[in-house]
Amino acid sequence: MSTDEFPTDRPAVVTCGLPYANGDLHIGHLRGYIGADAFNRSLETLGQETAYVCGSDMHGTPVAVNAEQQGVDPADFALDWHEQYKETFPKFNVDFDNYGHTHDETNTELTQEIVRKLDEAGYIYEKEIQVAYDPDADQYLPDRYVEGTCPYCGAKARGDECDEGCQRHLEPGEVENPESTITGNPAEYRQRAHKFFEVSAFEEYLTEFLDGLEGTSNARNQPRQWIEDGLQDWCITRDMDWGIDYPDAEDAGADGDDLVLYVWVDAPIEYIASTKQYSERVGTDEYDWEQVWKDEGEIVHIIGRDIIQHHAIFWPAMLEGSGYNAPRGIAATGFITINGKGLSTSRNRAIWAKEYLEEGFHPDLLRYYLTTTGGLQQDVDFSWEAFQEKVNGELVGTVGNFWYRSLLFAYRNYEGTPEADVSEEVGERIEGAIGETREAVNDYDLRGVGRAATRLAQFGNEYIQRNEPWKLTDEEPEKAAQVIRDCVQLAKAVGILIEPITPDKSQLLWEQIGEDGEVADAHLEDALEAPPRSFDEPGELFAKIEDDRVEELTAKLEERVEAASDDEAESDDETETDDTDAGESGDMTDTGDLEPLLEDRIGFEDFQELDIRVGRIESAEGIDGADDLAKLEVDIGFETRQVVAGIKQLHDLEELPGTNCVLLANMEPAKLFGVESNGMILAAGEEADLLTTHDDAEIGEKIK
Ligand code: B3M
Ligand code: ZN
Repeated sequence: MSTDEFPTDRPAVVTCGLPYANGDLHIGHLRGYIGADAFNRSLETLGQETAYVCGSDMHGTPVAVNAEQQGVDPADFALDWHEQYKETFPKFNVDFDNYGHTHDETNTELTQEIVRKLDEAGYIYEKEIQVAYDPDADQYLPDRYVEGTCPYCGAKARGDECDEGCQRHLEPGEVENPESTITGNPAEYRQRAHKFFEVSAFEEYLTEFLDGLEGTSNARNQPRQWIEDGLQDWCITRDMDWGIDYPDAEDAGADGDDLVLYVWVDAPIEYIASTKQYSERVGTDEYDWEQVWKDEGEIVHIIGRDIIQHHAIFWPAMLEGSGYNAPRGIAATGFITINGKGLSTSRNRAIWAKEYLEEGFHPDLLRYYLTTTGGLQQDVDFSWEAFQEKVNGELVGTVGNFWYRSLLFAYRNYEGTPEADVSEEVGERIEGAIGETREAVNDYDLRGVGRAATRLAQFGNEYIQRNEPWKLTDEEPEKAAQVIRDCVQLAKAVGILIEPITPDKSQLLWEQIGEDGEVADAHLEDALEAPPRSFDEPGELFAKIEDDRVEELTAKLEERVEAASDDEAESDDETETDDTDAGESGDMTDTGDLEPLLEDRIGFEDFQELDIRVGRIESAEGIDGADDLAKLEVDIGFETRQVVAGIKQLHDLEELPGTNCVLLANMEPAKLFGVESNGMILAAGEEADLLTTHDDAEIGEKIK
């Protein structure tokens, strides 16, 4: 791990959470895979040597439960999904250098080797524990075979994770009021010997590791809290057949039964195994997996925020304990909601990968939407309307429009790029955009990568408008040539800058301006290199999405969700198991329990007593010792207020300065954790979505 800025002279590896091979891919999965792909491509445009690897997660109860429901062998079941995933990802331009799976030989061997190393180093011990058991089904109930109540937050939880509540990993035996998901019976507890990994021995190491960790702030903050609460050792074996055998199995189970490794042991090891396979394929001269994982490399994990604990606690401890490198960065993405509600595969409230493609939309449109709609760690809502608005406004209206009008003008008047020099103004503007991109990549800010490109296109449009080259061609031909030369340069620069997000469209642009080879091989500095002299007549690269398309798609989605909830109502009394993995996708539950509306009405005068103002956040920092609180400085026109808000875990504090908010200014001052709070920031929802204004309201203006 290093702290030099990207690009470094060490090879990097970018990974994304492995999809459980158990069901159709949807937009929730795609956000992660597209995001990591765009990040990897961004590193490449910086000139960083890097590989993007992943694989299917074949083991564990998420796969076993679903295979069992369909009456098929888990190996066949998982392989079938694996093959489908392998075909689907390229259709979204998700370009893995290697896509393996956790059940292959490379991963099996590496997993057993790592577990052996941890054992030899004294980090593994055996302990008798209570394990849930279903007497009717006559089997143990690991993980998703059991459901109950989370002992930490009281939410309904699976055997190994509080997926609907606090997101904590749960150890066997922890879930309260356990019920078998096979029969619905209350589970019994039986005594069994299992293997434990001594995570608690890594407390000091992990504390330091988190201090140096790059990526999103949630990947550091939550784990710090878990460490503070006290690290528990981790049960790494399960009573199941499906999985990777505990190495040297004869001494594994106390009563002679074989134990398999818990899926979360072998799953992240696939990151290494997949890198190894890539290295073996291209040759270690080209890419050396051992250098990355054992010597000096830049390891970056892009994951869903529901699996932070696995990646920022267990995984670095495993790596450290077995002599591998630590990750340099962990970026944890927010969830996807659909029309403002939680994505739910069982309610069919999702946009499926297949469906999106079948509707005939280009993958780059979704890539753009998913990477630039919110910051990486924010939840992103998808609706067909919002998708249309973004595509039509930014890709068609700004980027596509600029590309087409400048290239068409250049083609019609010069049959290509006119011979002239790029103006100083445009050269500097492109350099500025390159700098913004580099900074955004180093901040793990994909939205910033997109913004640098679209702002440059926006500048291009303004530049044409301001210079009106169509008026110049006759009277000032030299000036006209220079303006259009500038525009072609800008078009090329936008193409390079936006390539990580819209690789196909950028490639088409690349070809339109007569460049050879692949835009994906271009580096940021090439944005300043002259384009070829001549090119053919360009075509438009983006097309508007029409209103009736959106209406039709929205109606289709609503009907589908309704049909699924009817089905659900009918089958309410059946035992429910989730049909696909929630995981990376963030299968969120419906909020459901909205606070009832207040009966008592107030008069206008009462409302006027609330002095609510538009503010701008000037600075934001966490308050030491307070888990959730942040101290903000908010400009409210007349003065700057210090305010304490419970948003430390929920927002990337570094991203807040410069954003507008809404503040109750005549709130009584209060002291929280010794810090004075002089006003109240308004927010809504579990994620403290900050209220704001959207147009021209000035700082300090009263909300009326
Ligand atoms: N297969 C999916 C999830 O929980 C899980 C990820 C493994 S990453 C090593 O999101
Ligand atoms: Zn919980």
